[in-house]
Amino acid sequence: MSDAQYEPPKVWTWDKESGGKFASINRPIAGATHDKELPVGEHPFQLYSLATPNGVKVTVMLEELLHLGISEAEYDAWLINIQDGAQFGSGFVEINPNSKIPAMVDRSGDTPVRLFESGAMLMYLAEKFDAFLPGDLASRGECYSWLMWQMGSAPFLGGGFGHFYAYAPEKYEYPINRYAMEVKRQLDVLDRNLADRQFLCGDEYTIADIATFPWYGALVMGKLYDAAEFLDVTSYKNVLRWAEEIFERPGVVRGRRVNRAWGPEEEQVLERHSAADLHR
Ligand SMILES: N[C@@H](CCC(=O)N[C@@H](CS)C(=O)NCC(=O)O)C(=O)O
Repeated sequence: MSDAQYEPPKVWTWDKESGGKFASINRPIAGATHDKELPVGEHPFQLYSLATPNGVKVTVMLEELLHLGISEAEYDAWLINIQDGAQFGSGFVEINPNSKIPAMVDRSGDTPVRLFESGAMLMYLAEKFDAFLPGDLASRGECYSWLMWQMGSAPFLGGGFGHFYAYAPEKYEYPINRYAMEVKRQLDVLDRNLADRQFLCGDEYTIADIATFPWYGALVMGKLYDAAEFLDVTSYKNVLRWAEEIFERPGVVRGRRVNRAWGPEEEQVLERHSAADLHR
C-alpha cells in the first residue's frame, strides 16, 4: 500500500473537480440546473432513462409484462443522457428529486403517479399487474429481501468497485482492494443462494432476478467494467448458469436495447414508443 497520503481539511469545500469519467456531472448539491419540460407520449407509462444496469431493470420489466400480453404496460421510453446533465433538468427533478435515472410516471389514472428508484418501480409494476411476484406472503417476503439486497449491494459494485477500478482518474490500491473484496463476497452470497435454486427466490423468475441480473449477471458474463478476469468471475458457476438463462429471455433481449446510446448501432434503440421500434 503506497498511495499518497491525504490530510482532510477541517471542512470539506467543493473547490475542484474530482476527476474521472463522471467529473462533469458530479456536484454536492441537489435541485435543477436548468429549465426543461419532459416530453409526454401516448402510452400509460412514461419512462425517462438510459440503458445502464439500473435503467435496464425497468425496461426489462416492462418488456416482460408486454411479453405476457399485458398491453396496459405499454410505455414510451425517453432518453435521459446523464453525461449531458439531463437528469438536472427541471422536469426530471420534479419526478425524481434525486436526479438519477430511471424515473417514471404512471399516467393511466386520473392523477399521474411519479416513481423514482428502480426497486420501487419494479415493486409498483409487479403489484399493479400481479406479475413476477410470488403469490403467498412468505415467498413474497423472500422476494422483497433479495430485491432490497440488490438495491443495497449495487452501490458497492457500481459506486465502489466500478468507480475505482474502471472510472477513477488514477488507480489506487486501497479502494480497489476494499471493493474487490466486497464484490467477491457478494458474488459468493449469490452463488451459494443459487446452488439449489433456479432463481433468486426459488423456482419462479421474479423482480428480484430482474433487479439483480443487470449488475451481477452482467459482471459474471464479462459485460461490466472489463473485470471478469480480475474478479475470476467464472468461479461463481451458479451465478453464471443463472445469468446465462436470464440473458436469453426475449423480454430481457428487448429491454436491454431500450435507451441504449452506445455499442453497435443495430443494438441501440435510443427511444421506444412502440414495439416496432425494436424490430428495426
Ligand atoms: N438507487 C437508484 C440509483 C440510480 C442511479 O444511480 N442512476 C445513475 C445511472 S445508473 C445516474 O442516474 N447517475 C447520474 C448522476 O449521478 O448524476 C436506483 O436504483 O434507481
